[in-house]
Amino acid sequence: MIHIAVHDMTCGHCASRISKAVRETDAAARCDIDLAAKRVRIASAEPAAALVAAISEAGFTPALEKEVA
Ligand SMILES: [Cu+2]
Repeated sequence: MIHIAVHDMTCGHCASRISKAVRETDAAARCDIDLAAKRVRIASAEPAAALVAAISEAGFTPALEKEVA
């Protein structure tokens, strides 16, 4: 599980853009977004760096918090 903080995710529209970016990186990814905590948890076979890059390319400022197997 990859935990990413996205402090500039402020509304449901942001959340849907982020989940779309994650799915475009890994169509099989499971993505849980906690809008109130501004955190995204992703279960994916892709490296965390690729998911962070995808969220960044979608226009946000992601920060990798931790990666738990
Ligand atoms: Cu928004």
